[in-house]
Amino acid sequence: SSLHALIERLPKAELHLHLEGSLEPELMFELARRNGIEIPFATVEDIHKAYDFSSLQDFLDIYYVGMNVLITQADFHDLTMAYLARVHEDNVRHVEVFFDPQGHTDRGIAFATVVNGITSALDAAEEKWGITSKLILCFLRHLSEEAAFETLEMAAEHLDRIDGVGLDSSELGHPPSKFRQVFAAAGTLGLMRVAHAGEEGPPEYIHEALDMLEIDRLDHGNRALEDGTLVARLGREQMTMTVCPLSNLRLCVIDRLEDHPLKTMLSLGLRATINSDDPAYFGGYINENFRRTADAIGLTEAEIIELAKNSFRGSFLEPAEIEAHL
Ligand code: ES4
Ligand code: ZN
Repeated sequence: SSLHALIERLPKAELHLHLEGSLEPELMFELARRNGIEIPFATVEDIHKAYDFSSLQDFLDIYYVGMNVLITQADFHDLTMAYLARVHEDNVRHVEVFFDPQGHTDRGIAFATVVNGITSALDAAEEKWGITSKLILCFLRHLSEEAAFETLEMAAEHLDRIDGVGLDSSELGHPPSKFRQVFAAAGTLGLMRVAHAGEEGPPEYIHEALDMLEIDRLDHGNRALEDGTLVARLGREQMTMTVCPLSNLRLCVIDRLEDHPLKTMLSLGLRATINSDDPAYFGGYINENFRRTADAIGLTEAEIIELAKNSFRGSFLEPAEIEAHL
């Protein structure tokens, strides 16, 4: 359709993408073989059957198994390059990607191996396709704040390549307030701050992310809609929300894509964006998220253009760089 053609030709930024969540089954098998690692799947078919999730935790349990095949700097390079090559086809011009260093350092992989592999691919993609990027280190919220501090310490000598910190993994029972001090320390280092909040967690977690973590951007934020005061604040502050429709569907945050609140968010004046989250696990890169959401909830041409513009407005590019993309 003409809306699909519009989606495909619009320049876009992706602001919510876990690099480890872009590990496609084919590359997982290749890296498992290359590194002599056992994985609990024999075929791509097995994998697709296993990717039938009932909750965020149900997904995370498999996500942490998948990333065990990532060992060498070349593995992190190949993972990152495969993602960038794929979204180049979707006319993505800028990415702000997450990585989960604790998922690797806790298995004995050096922090530098992870960062050097990722950044060599980010550099190559800028050279090859002009895709610009920012890199965001996420703390795993099911681990302690002390462990997050240790990770921030490891990042200290790579701050020329790390632009921000985020907060991801199991939300329920791990409120933003648990990470107040490490986010304050990251702010002092000049890092941008984002956090997953209100994906499964209550509106109170979003209030905490705003007030205690001083976030610059909100990842997901779906459950803000339960709290009118919060909606008013997010609109007033023009807080960018990185919404992930196919993720929401696959993690049972919504029952049907037709029930997705994205249109409501836009109509309430919220600065929502569309993102893919963990595309290898949730069945679609950014354009597929746009197309399926547009079809399911009837996004208009104007709304699609607004969502694409919001992706640049909500980025951590300089104002003049943002303007050049609008
Ligand atoms: C994640 Cl969808 C989602 N939520 C929280 N943490 C994550 N890590 C990777 N994907
Ligand atoms: Zn996420």
